[in-house]
Amino acid sequence: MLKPQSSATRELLNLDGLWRFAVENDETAGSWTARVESGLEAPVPASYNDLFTDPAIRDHVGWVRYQREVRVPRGWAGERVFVRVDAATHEGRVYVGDVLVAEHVGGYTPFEADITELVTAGEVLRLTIAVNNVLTNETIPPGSIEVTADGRRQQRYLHDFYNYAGLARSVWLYSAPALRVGDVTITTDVDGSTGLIGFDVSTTEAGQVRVSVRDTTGRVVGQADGAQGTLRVEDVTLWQPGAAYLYDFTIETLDDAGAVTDEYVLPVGVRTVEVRGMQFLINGAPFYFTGFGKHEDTAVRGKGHDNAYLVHDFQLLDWIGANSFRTSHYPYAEEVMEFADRHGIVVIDETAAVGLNLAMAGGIFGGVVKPTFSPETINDRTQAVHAQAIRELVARDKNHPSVVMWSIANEPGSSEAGAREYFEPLAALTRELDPTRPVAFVNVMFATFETDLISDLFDVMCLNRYYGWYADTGDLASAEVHLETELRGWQEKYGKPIIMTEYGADTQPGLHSIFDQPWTEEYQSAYLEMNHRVFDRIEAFVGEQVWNFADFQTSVGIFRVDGNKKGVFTRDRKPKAAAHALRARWTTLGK
Ligand code: GCB
Repeated sequence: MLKPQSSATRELLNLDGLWRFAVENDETAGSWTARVESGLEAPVPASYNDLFTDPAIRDHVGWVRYQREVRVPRGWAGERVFVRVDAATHEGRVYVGDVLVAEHVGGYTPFEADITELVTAGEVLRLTIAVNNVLTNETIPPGSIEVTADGRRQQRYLHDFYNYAGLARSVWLYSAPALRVGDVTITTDVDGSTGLIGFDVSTTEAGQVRVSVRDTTGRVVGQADGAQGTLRVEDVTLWQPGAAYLYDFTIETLDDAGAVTDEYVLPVGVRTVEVRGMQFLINGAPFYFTGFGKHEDTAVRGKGHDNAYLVHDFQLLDWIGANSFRTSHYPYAEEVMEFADRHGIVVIDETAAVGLNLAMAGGIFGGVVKPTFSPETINDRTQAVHAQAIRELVARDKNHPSVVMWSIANEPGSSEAGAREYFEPLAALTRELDPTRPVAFVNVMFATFETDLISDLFDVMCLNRYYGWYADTGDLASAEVHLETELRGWQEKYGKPIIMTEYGADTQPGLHSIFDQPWTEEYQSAYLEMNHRVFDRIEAFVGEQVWNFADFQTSVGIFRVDGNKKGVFTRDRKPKAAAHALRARWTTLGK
């Protein structure tokens, strides 16, 4: 799905700002398209949970409504008009006036509707977006609803981050011509000093296609007629980690008379990705990931996209010497992916399939231990929704050079009966959708190389391990032995590259000790150093991503103190002592 843009033939109206807002406690009461009269306003983009002082809004389970009026620009007469929602977490319904124009399930991928027939250029329309935050055993991520002793509905979920909801990304109105670029898939390769840009364009109606490539000086370095083909760019400048280079790939559609009807410009980076033996190669050279699992999480905004935090977070990544991150545990805003493209940061792109692990949740959080995969829990319907989440992620992010690997799930119950039946088709689907990138899932510590049932289906072993934290707590000497033993087991069994996609220790800034005392700043540093000693001894190791970049909010619980404190930075992005230790390692690694 193409991100809307303004071009010679397209116009874009951003609808960010304050919208009327209401919590809907009775889904059947009245019409959802009636004027919202609650007196509340909510900003877009932002999660709504932390904005208001009323706990009933923060903890609301079900639908809310956002509403505003929009004037369609008068110059849009004769154009197709679309409304596009970058994300509605977790389910959205869009109404223009009284008409339902779009419905979408899945909280972190965009959707849109052609509303041309319902609008008139120059006139005002009422736009209502209803958003539902409910998670069930058949949503991605999954959850369940419990009724409390006093009769309230309460959302339960199995992932360790707060269930922020609402319109956390932008909403747009845009115009485009009837004959236009529908979609494009770019694949790149390298032949000596020549870059190969493969393209496959679809158009919305029958028409001709013309493409061209410009370098950053604006010079045309390749062009072709036709919807499919390969452009050869001589003396190519590659997109490299830490040294991004983007060409402008311009697609034009032409009508029968040869007139240009549409123009769409896509930034394209030429690079290759390959797994060979125990190595992860970018542009043919071994790549070692340094960085973090992140979250979209800030105070007050929740998961609301914010360009100030975007810029600052990437500055901190650069400062600390990180070359990569994982979009744990859901697709991030497209602005983040574009920024990574422009700044040469490597991304492991993850679906929102987190918490497909009922046994672990039952064990750790003290609930009932249920089988993860069964008709009553994670079932065929969940698998179908998961497949759709993969389709939408690949459709949205396939053209980003920064994305070097797909992660289709975080910490599923991969050693449980049913795991293979569940994951085999999903791994195959991902490869079919994108044969050019390695595919992974992120493995949980309870599924060891001896018990895991699905790792052979994947290209890279992504492991989350907490020796010295959840296991061997405060005992780094034992942790070091156990970690090394397990990693050697993975290496010997699979002979594939290994990335530690999570390792970390909760740390309260300001807490200190000369001993190995969990929660102190010294312990976080010592814990990371222990891990690094082991990583450096394992040949198959191709990367380390600390959990987490910054502290983040979670649901309440006795394991969490106002959220998860494994951040190397605090929630407001101040460095803990470990940030300096990581910086010392990552800015000199490989030098
Ligand atoms: C994990 C999860 C992550 C949690 C983390 C923790 O394994 O993937 O979402 O936040 O552990 O801190 O427990």
